[in-house]
This record gives sequence, C-alpha cells and structure tokens, in this order.
Amino acid sequence: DSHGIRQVLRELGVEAENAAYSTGLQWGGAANENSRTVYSPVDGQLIATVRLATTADYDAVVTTAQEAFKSWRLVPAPKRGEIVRQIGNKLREYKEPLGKLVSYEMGKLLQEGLGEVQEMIDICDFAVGLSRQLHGFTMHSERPAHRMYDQYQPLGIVGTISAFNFPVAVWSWNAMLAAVCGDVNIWKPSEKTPLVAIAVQHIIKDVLRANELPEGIFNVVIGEAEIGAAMAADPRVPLVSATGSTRMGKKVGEVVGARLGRALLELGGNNAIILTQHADVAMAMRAVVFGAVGTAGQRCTTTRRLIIHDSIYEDVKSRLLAIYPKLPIGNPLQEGTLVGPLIDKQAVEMFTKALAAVQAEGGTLLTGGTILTGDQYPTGTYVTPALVEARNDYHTVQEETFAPILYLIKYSGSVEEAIALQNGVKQGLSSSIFTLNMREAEAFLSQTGSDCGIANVNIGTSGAEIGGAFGGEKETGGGRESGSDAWKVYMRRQTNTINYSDQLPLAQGIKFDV
Ligand code: UN1
Repeated sequence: DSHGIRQVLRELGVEAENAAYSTGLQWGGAANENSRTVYSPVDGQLIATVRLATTADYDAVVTTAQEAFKSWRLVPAPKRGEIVRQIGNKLREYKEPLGKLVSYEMGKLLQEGLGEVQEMIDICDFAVGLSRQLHGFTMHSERPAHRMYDQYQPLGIVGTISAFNFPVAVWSWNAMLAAVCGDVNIWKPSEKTPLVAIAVQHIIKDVLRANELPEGIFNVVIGEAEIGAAMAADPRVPLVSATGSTRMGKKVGEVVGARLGRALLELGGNNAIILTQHADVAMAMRAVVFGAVGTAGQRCTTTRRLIIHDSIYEDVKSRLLAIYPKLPIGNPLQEGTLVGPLIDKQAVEMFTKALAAVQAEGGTLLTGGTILTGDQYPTGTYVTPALVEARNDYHTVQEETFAPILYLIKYSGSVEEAIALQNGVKQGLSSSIFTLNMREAEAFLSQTGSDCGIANVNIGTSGAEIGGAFGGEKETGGGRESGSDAWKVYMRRQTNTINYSDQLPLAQGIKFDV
C-alpha cells in the first residue's frame, strides 16, 4: 500500500465496500456469487471486491426512492438547497482523500482528481443558488382578468448512469440539480469505478442522517449493464441521464423513448481545434496538449483532431514533436506526471487497434503509440500519446477512440473549409478555434459555424466550467447538463391559467353559448 490508499479508504468510510447498493442510510445487497474485483490502473493492486446488485436489489431501491420522493418534494426548494449546501461543505472536508481515490481508482492525475471534486463542490454551490431561482415565466393572457404563468414541479426519480472517466463529477451535475429540484436519485456508477461512488454515498449518508431525512433521496446501485437496462425500461424513472459511449446511449435512448420517458444523453465526442493562419500558435499549444493528452485522452471533451492551416502546419507539427516525446508519463499520484495510465487493458487494445487501422488507411504515425513496460509501468496500461497525420474522412478519424491519439489534419483554404472539416463527423460535443481574426472567430460561432454544443474561441475543447450548459448535438445525444438552464429537464413543467373574473371568455374569441 505504497500510496496510503488503505488510509484514504478508512478516512472515507469505505468499509461497506461489499455492499451491492445503498439507499440513503442503509447498505444492503444479499450475499451472492455476483461480485467484481477492482484493480487500480495505477499499480495493478487489488483495491476491493465489490458485490454487484441484482435486479431484485434494484427494485428494492426504487421502492425506497419512491417513498422518499413523497416527502422530499414537499420540502421547500431553498431548504433542499440547504441540504446540498451541507453536502458541498462535506465535499470540501473530504476533497483530499476523495480526489486521491478518484486518481487511484480511475488513473487520472491527482490534480485532476482534486479538480473533479472541486467540480462537485462548484455544482453544489450553483445548485444552492438555483434552489431559490427555479423560475418560470409569467405571461399576459389574451383574456381579461386572467393570469397565466409557468411553474416547475419535481419530476420524481432521476436515474443517472455515469462513466468511469468522470466517475463522480458528472453524477454530481445531475444529482445536485435534481436534488434542489425536488427529485430523488438513483445512481448507477460505472462498474469500473465503484469505490468512488461508495465513498461519495458515505459522505451523503452522514448529511442525510444529521438532518433526519428519509432514506432514498440519494441511492447508489453498484451493478453491471443489466441495472442500467432495468432503469431505462422502468416507467417509475421519469428521467434517465446517461453519460458514456454513443453505442450505450443509443440503447438507453431507444428503451427510454419506447416508453416516452425522458432521456438526457451525453455521449461521445470527436472534438477538434482549428488553428487558422491568424492563431497565436504558442498559446494554442498548451490548450492542444492539455486537450489531447490530459486524462490520457479519456475525456468526452478530449481534443482528437487538430485542423491546421497549411501556412502554419510545419511549425505546429514541429512544436508538437518537441513536446510529445518529453511528456512525463507515469504514476498519476506523483507530482510532475502529466500523463497517467488508461483505465484498463481493453482501452489499451482499442488504442493500438485504432493506430494500426489509421495507418492502414494511409495515416502517418509521427510519434508515440507504444505500450510502456518495466518497473515504473507495472500494469500494461501506460502508453505514449500518439500524433498521427491523417485525413478527416478516414474511418478511424471519424470514430471516437477513448485514448490519447491526436490527428493532424491540414486545410488550405478559408475558415469555412476548416469549419466544414470540423463539422464533418457524426459527433457534436466540443469545438474550438484559435484565431486573432475577428471575422474568423465570429464565422465559427455563427449559424453556419461549429455545429457542436460547445464552441470556444482561443481556449481548448476540454475543461469546461460548470456554469455553462454541458452537452452536444448529433451522436453526442443532444442532452444538456450542469449550468445555465439545464435544470429544467429535471422538472415537470406546468402552464397555469387562472380566471379571476365572473365571465368565462374562451381563447381565440370562440363563441360557444350554452
Ligand atoms: C466528460 O468527459 O464526460 O469539460 C466530462 C471537461 C470537464 C468535464 C468532462 N469539465 O472536460
């Protein structure tokens, strides 16, 4: 235990790590054969064995959540905000150990693990403010002495399926907004990162207990895909929010759609940075490298394509070739490391397969693409980030490979050509342009510009703040989470018209005398 992880687990109270599920206060899940071992991608050590929930366990959780909803929806929204405020404070207290566990279980840098917990704290603060601002509009009625307005009511159970790469932050975007909206939560974390979810549930349990709140406001179900499938099909879950691959999202979206439920989908990205001839290239490099190799290329916002004007192409290429071979790859808990491991060997296989495929299509591997071995790299999950010269229409370039591969793509004409390349993929999450030319920047942001949910100027594709709505178009799934008015999807909207006259005039001037 060279990283003091046992101590971290103790601090976080993860002693009930065998439990398959937890409602707000109780840990449960009958002993069965169904368990999963969790190994750290950092050093290959066994962290824990986690028992997986059965669909019967899931059903028990739904019943408890339904019961909790009956009273939680009656708590005034600002009072619900007070609970979220306390959760945010607890997260502040536990930021160090939780951030460390995120890093150890998922493999991202300690800095990023801490950043992820910070993102949770930020969304808590946002949700607290929001709890007093669940505003609807008031409208002017066309009829005399009538009043019309919108109101937003709690929806019910929100099911959140989260991915391994942001194992706690993305859940918190959903759960904290849902909580102030008066909803109750069922969380199905990635089966690759169950411990951080268990740790968060422990933190939340303490807050619920201190406030004598009912069980079932926050629930976690540790399980495999069948739990997600059960949630998608379950009419007791009016909203299913799912983050992950487009393949997974299509399945969830179809099943939720078939019952006319609500799905909030945040799926794959194939994000590009455009570097025009007017780019501040030196400044852009930091954004490009952070975007491409940060989190070892395992963010949905990772920069996967670099669309470069041919006048600066060689300059950009040689700058990247100076940086890439020197990137400090290694233990993410160690200071100074910039690239940690991939989540598992399956991810490594996808990385090497994509590199072989793109070269078979005619791409040129400029650097990287190797699997590191030796004492420092005991897991077979450490790779050297790859730079590949490629064309946008290569099949491999069109797909999202969840690994550090950056495709360099050349364009020679106007910014419109670059925008067409940028939009010329199935996904539509994040995008950015580096230019000091106002016409190019505005063209990129116009209705004929980037077709993505996120479009940035002179910053990279990853590392969004929680204050904006987060999500994307096309195969990214169309959902929006986090800031702005994303909260509205977690509520049931109602239009109310009140007549305070002694007449009953009909709208549209219809005459109907009885
Ligand atoms: C994700 O990869 O699913 O914008 C979320 C970012 C982070 C969130 C990424 N704030 O890169």
